[in-house]
Amino acid sequence: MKHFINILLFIFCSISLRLSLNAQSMKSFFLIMRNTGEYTLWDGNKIRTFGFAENIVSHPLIPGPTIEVNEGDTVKIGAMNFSQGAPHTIHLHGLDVNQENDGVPHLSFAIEHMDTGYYTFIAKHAGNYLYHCHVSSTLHVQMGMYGKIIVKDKHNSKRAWTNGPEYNSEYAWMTSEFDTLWHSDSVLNMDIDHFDSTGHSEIPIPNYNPQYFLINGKSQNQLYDDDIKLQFKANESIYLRLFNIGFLYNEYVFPSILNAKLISSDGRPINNPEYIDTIIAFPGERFGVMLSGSEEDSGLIELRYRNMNTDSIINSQWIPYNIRYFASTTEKLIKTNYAYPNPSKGNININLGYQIEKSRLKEVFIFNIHGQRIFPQIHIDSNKIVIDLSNYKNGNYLIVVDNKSFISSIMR
Ligand SMILES: [Cu+2]
Repeated sequence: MKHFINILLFIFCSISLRLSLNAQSMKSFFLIMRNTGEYTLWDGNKIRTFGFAENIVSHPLIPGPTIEVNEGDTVKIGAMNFSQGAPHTIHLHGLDVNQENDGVPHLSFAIEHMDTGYYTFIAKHAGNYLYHCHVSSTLHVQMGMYGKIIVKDKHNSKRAWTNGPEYNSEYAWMTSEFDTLWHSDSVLNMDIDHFDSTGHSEIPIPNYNPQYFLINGKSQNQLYDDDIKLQFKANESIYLRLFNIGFLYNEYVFPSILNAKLISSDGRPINNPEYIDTIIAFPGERFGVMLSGSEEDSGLIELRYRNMNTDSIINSQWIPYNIRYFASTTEKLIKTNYAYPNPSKGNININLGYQIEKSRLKEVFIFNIHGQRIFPQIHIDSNKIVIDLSNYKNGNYLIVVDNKSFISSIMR
């Protein structure tokens, strides 16, 4: 009955809005909430997840589907809970919504198994927002129940907001972490339906020690995928949207050649934007950064995941960028392994199919499984690059040469 009234109210509201606004449109989305997700991590490990899926038969996406609308739109998000258990909600973080549509369970409504609910709001300000489930939110967010909301400018032009700064292309990075212990059967097979009247979980949750540090659900060599790796032409600009839904805080270190300029914060323009090289994003924060480069260059942006209490760096991920004058044909990531032998007992050879100049050996990047950059001995032997990892531990290493990435293992 409650939902029926919601729908009626919604229809009434949307009719009256259409009459008064007319020019802007209605955008509808439909998400499936699931507790039975499975997600494959960069190293092949599979974990259980909760999350938002595009349909009943597919696994939840990490992050969930992006809600992309234009300023002035009336937005309707429908969600069906197909989760065999726990209720869920959609909390619209940072948006001006009324309490009924806020998705905080005891103030708004929760969507039970096989039930459908609707959230509506007007996208008043172009900017970067996010959504997440607000039931037992620490656990449900950790499990994967989150996604981006992007409100573009009114005219759908390439501007950060209506009449705001222009850009040539855009990227959106949502950061989070996974602690696989939280995704284990021993935690999830407890009675996960219970939450007290304030929406807090009654489940004993383990200490948080994440092992996976994600950008758009990806890490390590996956950061070379097209949705993350920044690629642009010299004298063009990129609008980079940042969203942190993790429990650690993020510190981005931008090389000065990228001319990073912080232009928006939590969905609002910054009045006097300045060039900066470091951006800190606490959990729930969103930022808009304009990047531009006038020279050909390629390198890495360091993203540090820091502990909220101790400030210590728990992990670093390294995000590649590439500025070129012209589109290159040698751009492609070599997925077949040209690193050999693999696994190796110490020396790893990389044959790129062409000679790399000795002066560029300092641009060979090698990372351990924790994302820390390491500096082993490297030399060129005839056409191949030889990396001596004999002083390093057994395990996987990520090697990046000339914008191509290789994963190699050391086993002794
Ligand atoms: Cu939930």
